[in-house]
Amino acid sequence: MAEIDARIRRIIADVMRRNPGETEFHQAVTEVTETLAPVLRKYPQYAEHKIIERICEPERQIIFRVPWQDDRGEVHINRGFRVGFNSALGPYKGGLRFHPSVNLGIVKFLGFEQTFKNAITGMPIGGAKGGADFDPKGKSDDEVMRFCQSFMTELYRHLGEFTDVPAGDIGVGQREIGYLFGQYKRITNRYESGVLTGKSPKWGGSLVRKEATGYGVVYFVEEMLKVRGDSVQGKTCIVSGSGNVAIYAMEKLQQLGAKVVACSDSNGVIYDPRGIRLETVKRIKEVERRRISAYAEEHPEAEYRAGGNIWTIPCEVALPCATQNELDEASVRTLLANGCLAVAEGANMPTTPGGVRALLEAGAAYGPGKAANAGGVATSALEMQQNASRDAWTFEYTEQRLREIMQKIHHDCYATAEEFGCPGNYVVGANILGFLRVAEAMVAFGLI
Ligand code: NDP
Ligand code: 2IT
Repeated sequence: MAEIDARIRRIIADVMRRNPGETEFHQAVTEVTETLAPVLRKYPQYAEHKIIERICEPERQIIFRVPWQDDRGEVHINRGFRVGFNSALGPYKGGLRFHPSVNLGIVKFLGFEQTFKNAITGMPIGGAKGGADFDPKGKSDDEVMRFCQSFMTELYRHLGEFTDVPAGDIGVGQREIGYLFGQYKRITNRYESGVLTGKSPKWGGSLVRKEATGYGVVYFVEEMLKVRGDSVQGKTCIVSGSGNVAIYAMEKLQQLGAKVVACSDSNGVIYDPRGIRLETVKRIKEVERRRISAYAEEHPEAEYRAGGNIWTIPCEVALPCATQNELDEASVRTLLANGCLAVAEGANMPTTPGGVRALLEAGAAYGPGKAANAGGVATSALEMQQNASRDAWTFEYTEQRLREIMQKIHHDCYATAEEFGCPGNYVVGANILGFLRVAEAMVAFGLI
């Protein structure tokens, strides 16, 4: 017993020593590995095969220069990344993030999480992540296009429908996927639809992919509440962020009869006690690409709190859908004190370790990102399936598939947590479920 705990502590210490300064990667590895001791006790062969040690080391890491010119002709240099973390269960799969904060440690934390998330979906996809420290804010369409073309001019050689299939993440949506796909097609001489997901449904994208992450988070919340004899109907909710995941989480909450009173961006918070008007948010963010503060200019009943903390707004359901470490322990305590019952993560690793501990200790329904936000990548896998069969499914059919996938993810995480002696703890359930699926394939494939 003590030997296994010591082994896990040693693995974490080794990861920190070998990856200096990559704090988010250290955090993600620690959060997962510290829940795996019961697995090594039950399956000592995974210790013998050093599966945890191998899973913590990415299979490949690509870093490249991305030069591009702005509209005035000035040259800019960014750094591009793609980390293929684990391909035991399928081709590398995971989003691309364009944000000034992107560095190798961020991409590795995301790729590590993605490996477990993708395994949890039960679909044939490995884990990867990529991106660049490029800031799309304030850039023209032409500038974004030139950046995407330059980015793909290096990345294309590492991709392929059976090798690595990127998609969107922060700062990368349908517009960027279009430019990336166009450049891939041009330089490879192949109309390889399955090489990228999140495409427009007009040229090979799946219906519901745009909505999938946000809808999926809400389906996951619905399942967590069902176990407790409750539902989201009539609940007061807050959703951080106002990007792709946040918008469609709000949409599904509203469809299911909940009231969403707040959302945000990195500059401030919108509080609308009547309920957020989603048509306005969609227009401001998706069409006009403006800041969320513009909402209050159109709706004087709403309040804009510049630099505000969204978590101080009382609610029963809180969905962090912006970025990593946006919900800390103090904010979790505020949420709980205000009567919050459920937190599900639309973003990747939005809750700090102290915040997670506080939620678990309080017995709140807490859905960690690698389970709760897996609907996005699962629908990407459905897009790959449609592309492979040159088919396009209806919105209703695809949404039904997404819903069933989220129900199964919830069921499998719940059952795994119970099996390993932690009923109701979705952190334990998700980590162990994802680990076991990857570990089994890795052992079957020999020393890889
Ligand atoms: P978008 O770029 O569409 O939106 C991101 C939102 O989060 C914006 O409102 C943005 O505000 C806010 N945000 C981003 N960075 C920060 C920051 N450093 N501090 C405060 N706010 C920030 O991205 P997505 O909606 O696609 O992604 C949101 C989260 O969901 C990410 O964690 C992503 O990894 C995760 N996710 C996304 C999936 C997808 O399918 N897109 C799937 C699964 C998870 P601002 O405009 O001010 O920057
Ligand atoms: O974090 C994620 O799961 C995503 N950004 C989506 C990845 C994908 O391949 O659809």
